[in-house]
Amino acid sequence: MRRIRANAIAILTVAWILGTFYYLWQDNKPQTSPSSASQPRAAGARIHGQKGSSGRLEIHREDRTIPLIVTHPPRAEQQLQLMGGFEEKAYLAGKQMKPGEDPYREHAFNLQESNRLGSERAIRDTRHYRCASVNYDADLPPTSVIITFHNEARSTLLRTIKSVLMRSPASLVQEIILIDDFSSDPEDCQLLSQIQKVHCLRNGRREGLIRSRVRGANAASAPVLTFLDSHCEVNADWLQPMIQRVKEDHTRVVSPIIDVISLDNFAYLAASADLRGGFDWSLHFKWEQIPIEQKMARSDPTLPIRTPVIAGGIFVMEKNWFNHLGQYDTHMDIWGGENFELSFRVWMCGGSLEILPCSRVGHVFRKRHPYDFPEGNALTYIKNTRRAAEVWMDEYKQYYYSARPSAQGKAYGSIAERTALRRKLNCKPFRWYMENVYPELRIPEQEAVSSLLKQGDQCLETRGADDLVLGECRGHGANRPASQKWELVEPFLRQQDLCLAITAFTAGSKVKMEPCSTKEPKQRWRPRGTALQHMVSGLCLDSQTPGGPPAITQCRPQVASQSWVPQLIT
Ligand code: UD2
Ligand code: MN
Repeated sequence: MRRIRANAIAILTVAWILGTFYYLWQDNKPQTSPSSASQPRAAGARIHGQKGSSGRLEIHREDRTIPLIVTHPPRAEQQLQLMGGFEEKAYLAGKQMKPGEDPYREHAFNLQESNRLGSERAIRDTRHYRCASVNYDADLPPTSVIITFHNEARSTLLRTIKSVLMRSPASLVQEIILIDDFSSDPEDCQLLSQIQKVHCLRNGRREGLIRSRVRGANAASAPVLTFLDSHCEVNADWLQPMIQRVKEDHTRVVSPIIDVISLDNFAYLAASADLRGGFDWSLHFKWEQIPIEQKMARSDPTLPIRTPVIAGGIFVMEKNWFNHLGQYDTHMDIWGGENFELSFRVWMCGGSLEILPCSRVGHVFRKRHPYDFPEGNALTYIKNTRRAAEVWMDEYKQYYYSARPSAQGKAYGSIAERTALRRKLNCKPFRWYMENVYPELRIPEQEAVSSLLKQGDQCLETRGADDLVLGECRGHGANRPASQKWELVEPFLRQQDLCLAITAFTAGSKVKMEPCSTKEPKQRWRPRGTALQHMVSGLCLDSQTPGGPPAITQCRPQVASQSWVPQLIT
């Protein structure tokens, strides 16, 4: 009897353990099939599921509604049609990891995890909930999606393509153009062209992403171009907001918020909606907070965010505008720098760049390049960024060279064609970009050198904060009076911590000294020939001799009273 009871307890225990495992396994299964899509779960949150009208499940998490997912899994027959004669299982099985192989070795992300995920999976709709009620035109123009890759993993590449096909209105995706940048196995690309709308172009040699994208753009038949990296997953309604902005104004170049797909476990993580693209003087891209004034002024979280530069991989641009602006600098190799070149060119030649918070695309960010650079990684980056700096940054390129001294003297090829393009397009100076698009980028503190500001044997002199005169230059070397010593640290004309400022923006206004402030437009000057021009008013510092006090007047070339010759004090 005891034996029977013991057996019964053992059987029940085993059944309970198996039941628990089965339950957990069900719980972890990706929610992709139509039946399971109606029962998704959100990790950790107190939620109540409810199916929305769009077939999307809405999750109420305490205070607001977060629409969950969005796979819109096509029905079996639609799926078959979409995938044409493509045999997914065979394609993925054709490249499997060898037992014991380091899953990060080949692609710098966890390949095992990517392969395990399958080609479709539900991801969280990471947009602000208000995005779901934004309307888009019914007659948006279609786009050609351009994806270049070099030895991409089959599972990530296929997921990129399928996410585009599944999460975009079919009428908007005219085609997907893959450019196989001379990957080791041509079949990685070729086999995919059996999928509806997918075309495959293969480079006969390694070109790098810049020339590959140009090849893709030249082959595109739709009026709008959409560029994607080869390891992305697009999210709900990602395409409409971007095409809408470009349709309204063809000079806009727009990108989504780029969400993070973990390189370790491939979790899809929402990126902050308060970021824009920025850089430092070494031309190193970084995400940065949008300036506080802009943040305060944002009453509507669905509105675009102006960005000084784009990350580079994911953007939408009208094809004619892309061509008109000179596509890309095709003398740039492999990877890097093209995003600066494109961003400067777009802004300076009459366009704009923005990030659209209602468009979200996930991307696997990696810590290293999984591929080789025939000329070496550092030299290639220097060549590409040097080309961008030489063509677009005018006198500001000196800061690039100070920040990246190793760039000096390195080969970067001829830039004649690109400077000719800049002239032909009549683009604005980099100074304009600095003042209007990226004033937050600080000019590095230069070593302050003391100079006299001379006109003949007369010197600009302070006699009090409100009293400037043209007085006789006095003393020698270190014995020059402090009242005649100026530090020219663009954009300031400084004496200790006081700066030369205009009193008003109109011609004839006097100048005075006041505490230096980087925010004060009245203190900003720049050299113009031998004249000193006030940056904002455009007027020139004039000694108004004989008689008058120094003031700002209309700039006139070669006029003695506006000619200031700095003489270094050594
Ligand atoms: C970022 C951009 C990337 C590009 C780069 C600067 C995002 C999400 N990604 O780097 O698009 O602008 O900055 O250049 O903004 N590839 C080739 N041929 C090559 C090398 C790369 O086709 O010789 C492909 C590669 O397979 C990938 C794409 O180009 O699809 C971008 O390369 P990445 O993913 O290594 O660059 P990433 O994301 O670090
Ligand atoms: Mn990438």
